[in-house]
Amino acid sequence: RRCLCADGHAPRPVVGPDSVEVLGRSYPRDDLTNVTARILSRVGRNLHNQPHHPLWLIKERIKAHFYSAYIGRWGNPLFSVHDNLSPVVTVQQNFDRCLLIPPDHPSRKQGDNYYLNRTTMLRAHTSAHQSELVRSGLDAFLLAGDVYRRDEIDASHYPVFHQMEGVRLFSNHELFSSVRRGEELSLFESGGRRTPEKQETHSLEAVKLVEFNLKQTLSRLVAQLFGEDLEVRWVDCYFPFTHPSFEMEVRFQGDWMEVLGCGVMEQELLNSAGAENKLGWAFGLGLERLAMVLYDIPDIRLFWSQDERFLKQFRVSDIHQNICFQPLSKYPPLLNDISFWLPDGADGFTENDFYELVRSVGGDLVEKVTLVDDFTHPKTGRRSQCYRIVYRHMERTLTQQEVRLVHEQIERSAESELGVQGRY
Ligand code: FA5
Ligand code: MG
Repeated sequence: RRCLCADGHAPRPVVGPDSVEVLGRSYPRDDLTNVTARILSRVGRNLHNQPHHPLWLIKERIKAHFYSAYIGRWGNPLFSVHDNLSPVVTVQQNFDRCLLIPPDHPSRKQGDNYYLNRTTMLRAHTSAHQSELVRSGLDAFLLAGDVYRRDEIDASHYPVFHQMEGVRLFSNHELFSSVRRGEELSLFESGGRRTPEKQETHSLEAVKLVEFNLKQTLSRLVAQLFGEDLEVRWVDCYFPFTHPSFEMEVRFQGDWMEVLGCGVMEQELLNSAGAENKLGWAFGLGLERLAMVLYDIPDIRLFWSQDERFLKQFRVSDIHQNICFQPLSKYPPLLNDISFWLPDGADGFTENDFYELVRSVGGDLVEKVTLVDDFTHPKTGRRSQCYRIVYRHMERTLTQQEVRLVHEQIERSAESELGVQGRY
């Protein structure tokens, strides 16, 4: 597939016929391989480690906050920080290794993830490293990194983004030392039941303290970053590796935007990582989402911009300096629809396959893709879909002509690669 993105970057031919090459290593292809050259061209960019990039700035601010607010017993920072772990992980690390994601869990779907092959993938979340870091003996750590997901396309979703993971474990003493007669309390109880509030092996008093500490830690963090005025709310949710679980949402551009997921770590995970006498919390936050709120960055694609007008706005001498981001003017969008009949049976076809194809061909010219129509013909039983593609360049006005070229290429690729029949 040829990349027609007009930003002048040509993907290196890293996706060979028999193997895929990532960060200097070669991985044999198999039936699960679905990573594209375009995605691989983002591996190793490490935006979060590029001084003065907005993702670096926000990472540094979070680090600074944790370093100064949480001091260990010997005056050392309580949380250690890790930002250099390879995004290439085993499927086990991403899902099984004590993240307890069951074999049939929907998040494993090939349609949602980038696989190098059956055993290796690009991590879909920084939680992939929780277990190994706990096993190495750490009780409190932050971990930042690039993560990869096949996902929908809009202003706040991009297939490569950055997360910061936080984990904190508590021994009996650490959790209850400030409680009067805390030595009589215990982290665990036997014969308990799992309820919406707690896991079977946890005592309710321990869980409530851990949950309180977690929410307070995160509320303090966002208050430190955004001031007290930001509207924040907690929403109950589900993750396979925490219980209870929560999401934090903040008010952004008139809407609620989810910025992080968190919860009390599943005890089974801690047990198998050698921390069976401790309880813990974990969170995973989206660095782009926070940076968008903090700097008023309207579109997630801007983080990949190499445009000086974008980058120079973040070259401040003090990471805490206020930055009033001046949006590059918005250039006009161009809209184009595409309709096709799905392949008969249509079992193998997922919407994400189409989104992926649009991204591969259209690159960052594509601002948004939405499914606008989905119908099944009453007589033939054939299914047809129509998608609307919004094209917009962040840095200049697109011409009808260049968008037509890209759109036609999408039409052709959809037929040849997804087996759909165009109604063009
Ligand atoms: C997770 O990834 C969990 N691993 C988080 C977690 C960690 C839960 C530890 C419990 C304990 P989720 O898929 O919701 O959860 O992603 C976490 C955050 O990443 C989101 O709240 C959002 O801020 C960000 N995020 C998710 N998908 C995207 C995307 N496509 N583009 C940009 N940011 C995203
Ligand atoms: Mg979520």
